[in-house]
Amino acid sequence: MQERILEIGQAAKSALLALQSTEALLDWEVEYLGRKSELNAILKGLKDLSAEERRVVGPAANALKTELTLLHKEKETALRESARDWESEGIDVTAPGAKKPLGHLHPVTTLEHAVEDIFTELGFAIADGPELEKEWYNFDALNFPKDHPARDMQDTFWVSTKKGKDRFVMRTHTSPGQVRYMETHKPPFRVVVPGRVFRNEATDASHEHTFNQFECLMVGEAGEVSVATFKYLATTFFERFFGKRVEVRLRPSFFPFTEPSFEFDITCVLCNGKGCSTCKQTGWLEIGGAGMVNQRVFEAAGYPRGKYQGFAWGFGLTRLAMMKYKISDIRLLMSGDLRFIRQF
Ligand code: FA5
Repeated sequence: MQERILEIGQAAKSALLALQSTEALLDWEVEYLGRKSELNAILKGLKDLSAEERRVVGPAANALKTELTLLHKEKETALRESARDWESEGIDVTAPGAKKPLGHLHPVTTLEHAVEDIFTELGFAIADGPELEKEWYNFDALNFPKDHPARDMQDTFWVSTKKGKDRFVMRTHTSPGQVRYMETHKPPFRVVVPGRVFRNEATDASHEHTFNQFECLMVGEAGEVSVATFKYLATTFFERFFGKRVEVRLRPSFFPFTEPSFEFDITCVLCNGKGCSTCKQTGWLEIGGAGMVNQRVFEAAGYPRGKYQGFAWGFGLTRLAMMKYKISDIRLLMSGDLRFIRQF
């Protein structure tokens, strides 16, 4: 019986394909879906079959009925459309279609994808974290003292919560992603955490209250990952990103979550280190902060002290976008001005 159902299906479909008029479609419907059709007889006869046969034949016959009903509807619409007199309806079917305006990705998003691609090629995983972050991840676990100025109302958007509950902030950097990742992963690993960050600060041509950063973290057994690994990786990354030879320079600095810490610069990609207005005639561009992960951060993530060693670095993707696209004012990127955005 199953074979017969298949045969009916094939016959019905090829007959449907060949027919050209609504009259022929009506005949087809009577023959294959009508009350006296063979398929209907099979469906009606299901009750007389053994339970075992019914279990096989029932679904097959019902599926064919559904399929043929659908095909019938499609054919009906197609025949109706082709029979329409477009001219008398005033429709010119040869006229070119109206173009719908297509949007595109924001330049910072495009760059974020490009940065992710380079890191992926270098064997890094990509992780995510929340924009509304617990004070613990944004500050405490990263070894910020309770009275650190960065926690101040001036720098941080605090979110009001009930007394005695966890305090929340709009994350001020992507570094909380380090602790979140380490809580659920054991070294060795390499990971990047891209994301939007927020700072309660006055804006100017190079400072926004909302901008994008990238966090990069590589951890191994003690002795496996060093500052030299970082420098090599940063050079490789920026050379691939800008498509030209780039040098990386480290300057001593301080971050509570790295020890030692440094700021890092790259040779100005606009003047190749000769000195121009963008690099303020220094030949170098400030890119971000970095350092060897402070053992206190490892401890906050639940790792034993002294067992692991790694580096972390963070840089401003929005600033990188400004360099790549030669944008003079950071505020243009988030202005929502389509005349600006359409240039990319
Ligand atoms: C940090 O945010 C550290 N979390 C970076 C870090 C990560 C250090 C890991 C050590 C280890 P800083 O506040 O300097 O550091 O910001 C990093 C980068 O973000 C800056 O170099 C700059 O490129 C960018 N940035 C900072 N503030 C702004 C702003 N208001 N607008 C646009 N970009 C900014």
